[in-house]
Amino acid sequence: MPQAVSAARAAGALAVRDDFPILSRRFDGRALIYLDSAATSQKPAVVIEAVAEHLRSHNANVHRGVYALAQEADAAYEGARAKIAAFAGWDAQGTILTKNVTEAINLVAHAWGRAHLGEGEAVLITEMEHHANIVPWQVLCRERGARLRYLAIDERGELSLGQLDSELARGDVRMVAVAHVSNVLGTINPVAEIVARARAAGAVTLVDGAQAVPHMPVDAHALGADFYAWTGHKALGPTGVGVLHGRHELLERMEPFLTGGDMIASVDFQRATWNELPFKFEAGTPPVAEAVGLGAAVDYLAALGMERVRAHELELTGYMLERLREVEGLSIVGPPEASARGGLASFSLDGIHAHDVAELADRGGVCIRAGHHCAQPLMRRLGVPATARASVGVYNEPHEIDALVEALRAGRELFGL
Ligand code: 7TS
Repeated sequence: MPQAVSAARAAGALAVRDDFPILSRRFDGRALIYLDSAATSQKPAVVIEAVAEHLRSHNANVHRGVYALAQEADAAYEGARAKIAAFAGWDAQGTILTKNVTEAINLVAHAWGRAHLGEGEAVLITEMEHHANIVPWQVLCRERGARLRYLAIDERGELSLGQLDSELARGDVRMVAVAHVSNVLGTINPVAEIVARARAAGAVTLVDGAQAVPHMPVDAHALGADFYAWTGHKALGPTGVGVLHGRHELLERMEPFLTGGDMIASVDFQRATWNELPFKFEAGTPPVAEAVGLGAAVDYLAALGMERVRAHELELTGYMLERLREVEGLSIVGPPEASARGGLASFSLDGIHAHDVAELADRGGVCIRAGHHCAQPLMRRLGVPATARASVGVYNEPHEIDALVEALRAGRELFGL
């Protein structure tokens, strides 16, 4: 056993693989090795069971029934909201449940952006954003005659606070929207510092926490952002539920994003008035069973302890960086130290296209992602069409990294490299 493996085990790594039923599946007689948690996480049995139990025994529409079953559904949905809010350090009333983080960011771009962004003003984002935190701002800026500017990444794949200061000093920035953790570089951004400087310059802030909340302790309130968004399916929850934490003063003043049932106080033939928070931003029947599932997921993560989750993934990431560097012709993007990044590594292998790399990994029974990772501007900035990416979750173990490295080595041989 390589030394780093025993070190990772000695550090009290989580041993929760058995909690995830899908990981007992076999492909061509081999155990599933899932290294694509940055795309979506696998789900523990407690989450699957919570969704099933809700549908089996407590299903009714919410916020409308007087009968006992409907009240159970209300309690389940609002109970889940309270847990989801508390998990990220926010209050329930300022926590809006959306379809995913993409919808959460669109909500802000529409409902805050249309009312507050004027001609000649600017939105500031970064070169490392996911399309979800680029395109809504592009559309908004075009509509409002505003400018979209980018903070650059340096050779380490990190942002410069100096550039942030000079951008803010121009005096036209109304919104600063930044990823907490990059889904390609892995970079953990200094979001508390970015938010504080943006606020001092009079800008509103949004943090895209899709790759952070599932993997490390996050107290969105302490970070100080006006909006903090994340997505349930990457956090061991079901697909179909995302989260937007927003500051009350801003949410209260915003017009709704989507309109229709449930988000109104009253409707007359020509006009309507809006429901209170958070319902004003939840038009139509919300993702009830999905929220219940995410509630069970955050219970599960909280029981593991997010400090332990981070410690486990940090060990794995360090091991992954170390083992990947042993592969000839392999180069990794993003900060070199595991401590500066989330649990993922994007890389290129000389002479083999990223899609072939993923295909070769699959032959070794290992699931990794290849492509632009919905970050095409970043790919352009890095000067590559695509990268392969391995990413870890609570259920991964060091031997799975070994399997990836073996598969990559075998792949190089196959390509005659
Ligand atoms: N923001 C970040 C930082 C992400 O990593 C993702 C998904 C999203 C937003 C969008 O999440 P959604 O739930 O709204 O779709 N990232 C990835 C990925 O890296 N591979 O597949 C999805």
